[in-house]
Amino acid sequence: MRCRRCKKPAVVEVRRHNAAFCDSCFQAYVHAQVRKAVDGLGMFSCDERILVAVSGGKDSLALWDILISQGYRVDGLYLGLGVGEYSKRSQRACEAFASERRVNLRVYDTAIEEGYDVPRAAKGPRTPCSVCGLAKRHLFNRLALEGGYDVVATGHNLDDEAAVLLGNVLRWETGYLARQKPVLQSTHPGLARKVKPLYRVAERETAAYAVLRDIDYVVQECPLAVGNTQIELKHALDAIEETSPGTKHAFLFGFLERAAKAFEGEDAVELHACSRCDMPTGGALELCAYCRMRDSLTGSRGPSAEEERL
Ligand code: Q46
Ligand code: ZN
Repeated sequence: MRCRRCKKPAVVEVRRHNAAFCDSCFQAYVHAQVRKAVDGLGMFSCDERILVAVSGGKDSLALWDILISQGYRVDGLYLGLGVGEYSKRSQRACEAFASERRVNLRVYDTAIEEGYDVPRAAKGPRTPCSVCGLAKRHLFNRLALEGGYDVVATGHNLDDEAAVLLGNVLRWETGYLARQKPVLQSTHPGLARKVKPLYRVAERETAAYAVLRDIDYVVQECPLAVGNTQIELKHALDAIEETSPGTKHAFLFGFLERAAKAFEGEDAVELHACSRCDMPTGGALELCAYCRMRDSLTGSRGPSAEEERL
């Protein structure tokens, strides 16, 4: 197999594009895909401050590496969720990455800062992933705004996005389909812009990129992922992709280019400020879902936003 661009021996095959690349042309290909995502959709500009949410895994560290190399003003945020040895190893991987490249990493531990951790929080109807997902959505947004960042970037790749899309289509979750975009613009002063610059890069491509760049990432999956629906959906798509390369790409890009418009507005809700944390929330309740969850986990009421201002 020869590199499509320079004809040297290839080291990575990209079957969905019927192509193969040598080390340096493959890295250039990944960078070009990210540039196309960032510039094509106006995700952010060179003078904006980006907060990249890092987990210690291949995708988020590869994304951080790419954005640093492309000269963006980007810091990392690691959320410590208290998942035993897995969280400790993940935090160490992020810290090592940041210190090798002399870039800023913020570590935010939910047990210390918020009074709960994910394994203990997952009780009754709450699954670990539902607690974790709600905590990440709230804290990424809040910490980005508090830190003066313009945008939050996450390492979701093409496979992640295709699996989420499949789950939403199978249940016709029209509100979620309306929000399935690589860029979620800020629609409220209390909401940071959210972007997914790796949405054009497949999972095995981010893994290959991380290996070629010598990024020391955590290979182990989160131990709480057992039974996670998204992983089952990924396996189903992997099986289809194996016999029909390019299916995931066609599914995701077909939706984004031809079907996404049909769901616009399906997620419209009137927002008001949560009386505890001041973050925007929908629905009739005074507190946002995160503050309600945190109250029930810590047994505390905590100060209201008004009380905190005094
Ligand atoms: S970290 Fe959190 Fe994942 Fe672990 S608890 Fe579930 S959602 S599986 S990306
Ligand atoms: Zn709140």
